[in-house]
Amino acid sequence: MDKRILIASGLVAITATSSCSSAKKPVEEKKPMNILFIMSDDHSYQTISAYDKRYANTPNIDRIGNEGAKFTNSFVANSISGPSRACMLTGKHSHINGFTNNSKRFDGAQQTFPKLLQKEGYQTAVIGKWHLSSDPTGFDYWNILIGQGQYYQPDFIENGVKTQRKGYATDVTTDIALDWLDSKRDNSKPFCLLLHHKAPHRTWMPNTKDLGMYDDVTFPLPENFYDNYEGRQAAAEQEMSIINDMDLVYDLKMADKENEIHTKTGLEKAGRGMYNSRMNPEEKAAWDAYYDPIIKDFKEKKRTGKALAEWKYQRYMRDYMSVIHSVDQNIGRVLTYLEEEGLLENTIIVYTSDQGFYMGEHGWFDKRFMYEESFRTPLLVRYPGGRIGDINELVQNIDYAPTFLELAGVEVPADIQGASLLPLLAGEKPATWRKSLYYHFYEYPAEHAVKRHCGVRTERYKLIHFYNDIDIWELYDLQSDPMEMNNLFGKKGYEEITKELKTELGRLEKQYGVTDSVFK
Ligand code: SGN
Ligand code: CA
Repeated sequence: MDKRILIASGLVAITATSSCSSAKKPVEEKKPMNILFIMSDDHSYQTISAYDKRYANTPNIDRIGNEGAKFTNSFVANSISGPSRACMLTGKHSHINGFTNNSKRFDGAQQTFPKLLQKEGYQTAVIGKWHLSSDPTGFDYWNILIGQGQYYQPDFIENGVKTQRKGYATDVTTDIALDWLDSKRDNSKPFCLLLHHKAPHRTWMPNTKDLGMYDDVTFPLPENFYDNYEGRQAAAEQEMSIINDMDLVYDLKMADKENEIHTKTGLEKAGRGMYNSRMNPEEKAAWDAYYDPIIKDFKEKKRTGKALAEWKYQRYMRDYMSVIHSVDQNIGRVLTYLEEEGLLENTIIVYTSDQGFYMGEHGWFDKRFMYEESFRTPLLVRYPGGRIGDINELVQNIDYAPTFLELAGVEVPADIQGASLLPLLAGEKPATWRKSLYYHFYEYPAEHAVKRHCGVRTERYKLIHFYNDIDIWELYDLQSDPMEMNNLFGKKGYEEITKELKTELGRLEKQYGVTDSVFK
């Protein structure tokens, strides 16, 4: 028996008699597993209804988990785009893959899972956001956005050739992916497709057809929206607050035609330019029809203080949630295609985000911190064996590479630091599974002013060390303080657990080959 079938057989029986409705692909005797790795940018688990029903309704994304598994303790290694993507591609922490912050250039000569899959006969493709600066390597086909990309009429680079596409980024990215699946790939080979959306990244610009869909909804304000950051200096010094840093013109689209609204974040000009540079006349008309009355109301009401803060929060949530709706609808298109083509039965589908995001918790947008909302990331996996349910073990985005390799029957190189998720997907609870996670964020000084920090998280506790221009430790008991408001570091009664966590952090540093230890 082929090794990959042997591995997969613990989870799903793939036989010559399995029903396959595809007209294109003849029933093969042994079907290797295809991989569809869908990722969005900045999609918080709070806004996926499979995880949290307070905000959004995402039936298509939920379906992936409902027909497979929902990881309830899924985390990133470094909560920012490029670094997170580099961790996923290599299965290694940032200090090993070299892409520690967004200003780096990914060394595409290094080992990645797409390269290893390609070598073993997989047809590989990446479509959408890439954000690693260097050109993709290890892909038979690539069609990527430049940097962050644009929501409207986005520029793509298709195998090295730049082209501007008509339409809304989430639709266009999906169109390209469906076209590749349908007519560009080599059907005789298994595929590994990385479908990576720009949405819902800042500035959360909805598709014009979805404008206003959440206007009847008033989103509940997070309990700690007015956090005073007591005992948490790094949290106090960030620049990602909805009240202070979210720009009325840039982020919240209050670019009035009379040019009377002015802001001080330095983003006003960019905010006025966005609309002019990319939208076509029909889109501009729809945009104006929606935002002009909101701008008018905004000017009339002259809100200040809490009223202004909460108005900003509702506007942010409505835009963000409308952008998510389009992501969900487009994922529905892909699932329908796979179903109609008979591909669902031999394709593993992963849905995740490059990191979590703040939906007003601590008063914030953006990510970066090792606090729960941005350290966590959604992870739903549809495995063709049927519903698996919740998986509660601590998993991290360095685990994706070994999972895909093991699934394909490719030997996982010894230098990969993540662990394959296949045993968990098979319902096993390995006694040796990790009991703690290592985290490290390096992007400072930089936008949003989140200090450099590293730390360890166990099932119950979290220890963080903020360093560089400060030297501060934080300790949280996630059981009694899930919102991380009470820094217990240095408090009486926590000496023992602090010592244990420091030892664990040191052990993780050794395990992962950290040479620049926090314990100097
Ligand atoms: C841009 C955004 C930031 C965001 C980073 C990183 N500013 O610089 O708000 O934190 O990306 O995001 S913007 O003015 O360009 O919108 S990441 O997800 O790509 O890492
Ligand atoms: Ca991101």
